[in-house]
Amino acid sequence: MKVGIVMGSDSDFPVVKDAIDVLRKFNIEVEARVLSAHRTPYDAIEYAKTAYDRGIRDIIGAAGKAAHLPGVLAGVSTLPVIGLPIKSSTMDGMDSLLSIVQMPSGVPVASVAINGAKNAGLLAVQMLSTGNEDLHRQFVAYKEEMAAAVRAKDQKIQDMY
Ligand code: RP5
Repeated sequence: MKVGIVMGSDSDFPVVKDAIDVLRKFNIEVEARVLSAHRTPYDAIEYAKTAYDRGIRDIIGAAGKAAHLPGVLAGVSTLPVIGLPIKSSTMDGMDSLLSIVQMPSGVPVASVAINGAKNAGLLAVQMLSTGNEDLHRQFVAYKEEMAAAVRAKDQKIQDMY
């Protein structure tokens, strides 16, 4: 059970790294690549076509500017694709976001926020956890830890005022 992480350029990596860190925390194997829908389209298509047979169960596609990569991956694969719009242009990532979410009917791509790499990783884990008891338990523990941290912050504010 692996997650594929594909980024359009190595310049996306500083953002994408947060998704990899989340997946590592949940002990999920990652297959990370730099594959471009425009610069190396045949490699990107080959990756997506063969991903299922390599044990990949969902794909995070990170791209900026005219961010066609997640859509191209989704077009040739049956795996769920999570788009991660990267803020890499003068348009503050709105170009990436719209390029990712405006998919034609029949080929869905989920999307997280601009530069929302942590959520991309968490969503990938959640998708896998629906069919895996151990991962589900880990995710329940993660949610409880997060809630406990927020309650501690709430208490701190209450103590102040
Ligand atoms: C996109 O163009 C990449 O995903 C990246 O966000 C952006 C800029 O790429 P570089 O010119 O830095 O390689 O395809």
